[in-house]
Amino acid sequence: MADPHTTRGNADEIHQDVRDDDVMTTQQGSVVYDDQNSLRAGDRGPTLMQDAHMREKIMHFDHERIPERVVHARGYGAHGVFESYDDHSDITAAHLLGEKGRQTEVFVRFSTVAGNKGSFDLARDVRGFATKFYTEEGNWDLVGNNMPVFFIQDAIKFPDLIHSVKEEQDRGFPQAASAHDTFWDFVSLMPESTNMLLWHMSDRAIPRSFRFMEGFGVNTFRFVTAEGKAQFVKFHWKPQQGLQSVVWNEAVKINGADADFHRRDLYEAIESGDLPSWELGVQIFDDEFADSFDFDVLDATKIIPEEVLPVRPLGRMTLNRTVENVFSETEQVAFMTQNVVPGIDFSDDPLLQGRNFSYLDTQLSRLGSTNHTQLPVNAPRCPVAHFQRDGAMQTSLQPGRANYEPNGFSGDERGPRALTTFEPKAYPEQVEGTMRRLRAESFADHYSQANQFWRSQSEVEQQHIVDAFAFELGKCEIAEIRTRMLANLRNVDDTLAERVAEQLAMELPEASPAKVKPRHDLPTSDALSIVRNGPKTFAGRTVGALVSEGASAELIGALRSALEKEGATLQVVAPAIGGVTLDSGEKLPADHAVAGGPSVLFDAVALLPSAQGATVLGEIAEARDFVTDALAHDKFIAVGPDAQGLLDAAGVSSRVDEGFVAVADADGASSFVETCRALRFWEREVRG
Ligand code: HDE
Repeated sequence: MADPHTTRGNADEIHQDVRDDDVMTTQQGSVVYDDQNSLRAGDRGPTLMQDAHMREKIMHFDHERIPERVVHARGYGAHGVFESYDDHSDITAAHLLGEKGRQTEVFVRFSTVAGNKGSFDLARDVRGFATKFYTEEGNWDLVGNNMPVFFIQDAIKFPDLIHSVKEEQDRGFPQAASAHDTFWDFVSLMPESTNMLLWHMSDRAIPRSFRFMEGFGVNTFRFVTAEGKAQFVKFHWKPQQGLQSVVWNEAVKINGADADFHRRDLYEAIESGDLPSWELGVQIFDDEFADSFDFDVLDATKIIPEEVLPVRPLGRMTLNRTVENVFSETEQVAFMTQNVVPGIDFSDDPLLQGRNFSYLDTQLSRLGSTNHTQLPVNAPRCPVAHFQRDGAMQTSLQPGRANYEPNGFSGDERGPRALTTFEPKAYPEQVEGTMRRLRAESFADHYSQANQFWRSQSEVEQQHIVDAFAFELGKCEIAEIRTRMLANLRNVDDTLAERVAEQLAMELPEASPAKVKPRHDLPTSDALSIVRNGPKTFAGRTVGALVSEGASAELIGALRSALEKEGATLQVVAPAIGGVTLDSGEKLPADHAVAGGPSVLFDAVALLPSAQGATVLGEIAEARDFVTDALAHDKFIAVGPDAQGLLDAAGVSSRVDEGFVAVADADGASSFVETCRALRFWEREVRG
């Protein structure tokens, strides 16, 4: 590297050199001449304190970590844009929704809840779906989940819930798992969690990707118009890619094969230009509806079925840019439920009220300064002016002479004033009542909606729920916890309880006492099923093609183009990463060696070896697993003309069903892709 001091004469030129040539500097901007060797006395002598560069570098490294989020520690974010479908000023004064086509910049962070930052993506868990809208009227944070209900009704129980699900304090495990005694001990003693437990045991808790899951505001909020008309709202995000989940046995294996499965999926989709989008909508209702509804709309353990109250679409969000730096953006982003804009307001939901305290409070221990709002990812995109001053890491050059209000100064010295001439679009709620700690009677029915959820599932989804309860309770060492949970499940549905008890090989206990007799007659809701809300296309999905030396170039080419036409992708899995030579003599590079590319990473698979290659693959354990796992996970399997040897070696020849699609040419490839639109061959599982 040229020495700026000898090649350039004056300071300006040196400065220019640093900028032009990316010359390494210290934090203070002084040029670093050697980043390999610390400054030492003698060739083999001690390092000198005088080495400012080394001390600064190590000091900075020593302090790189900040506390991870107490919940939702593992997350992944992206930038995007929200566009309003229309002028929605008939229901809200919120500026971002006030004009057809109005665009608002957004940042979204998806997350798991229980696991630490370094845990894996496919834990059975709720997913966070937090969105920051940088509106012209300040930031609006819609901090939602991928399930519309929650475990508890009152924020005061949140620390208990989270303590119970996190690693047990006397042993430090299990990581990122609810399948252990303390969680089930707590929830079995908190019947209000039952509805959420049904969601948590459903495949909603193991989404195929962040792109294929819904989002919900969970709590009830309010919309207020410019005229002051207020109504309740519940927020919904609907993925334009359709809903999709994986199966549990697959999730467990994905965690081993690619712990970053979800974040990689989002990153790769956005980087390749396959931009995911969600429609934002609201269920909007007035006091009269709220009063007549079967459940309390302030109770976050309940939904309002979409069949009862349809979702009104408001606009669409598209994620279009991955982050530049994960720490600066995804880690430092601070979502806070109390960040609303005029036209959006809170309800008295006791969970929401507690959240409005917690989110601001927690940022202090995480980000370490009251000035975290100045970080680029958190800073509003509209003007900000107030008299909040100083604090650690203050970066704003807050101008003027007066730093208090009222003040008698004028002009530049005066500072901002509250806009007292303007009527805020907030809900002027009338409140009266006796100060008491109690749980309203209207919150007391804990089982009826759990029953409704259960009955709204397809047969295969019900089976997965039974399996999940049996798996999780099977991990509880304390038998009374299992029994207590079974007693609660009897209030949900006797068949559910019986099937779980049978899988646990346990006696069915008496139903636990229920404060309100559970209703089993609520109408079912198709919106609650994932399978009934799948996509109509295979777009955005991936087929893994297992190939070998001498595989057919024509067939692989035909499958690739059929998939590309659908908006899906083909990934090549070969015995080794160097790829294979096809029958055409052409070299086909592999995306994965078979040992690192198990079929759990793909939505469907194709077995396209040559006849000799099928025998070679049949000798490889991972290649046999590739086939048997695809079968076990109900995937569609394209079978090339020469793949029989591999099916035999994998021991699946006698289990070939309609989910296996023979593919010999371009027509076969196209009809395989059409078949894949159903995503999974669930009939295989239902038949047992
Ligand atoms: Fe959160 N939650 N939460 N939560 N939550 C946090 O805030 C809290 C709840 C949700 O990607 C924390 O910045 C309380 C429901 C998401 O950065 C903390 C209660 C829903 C995220 C907190 C709840 C959520 C958080 C931890 C019970 C769905 C991640 C770090 C009253 C609507 C946001 C942070 C991100 C994060 C508190 C319940 C969603 C501690 C007290 C219900 C998506 O403030």
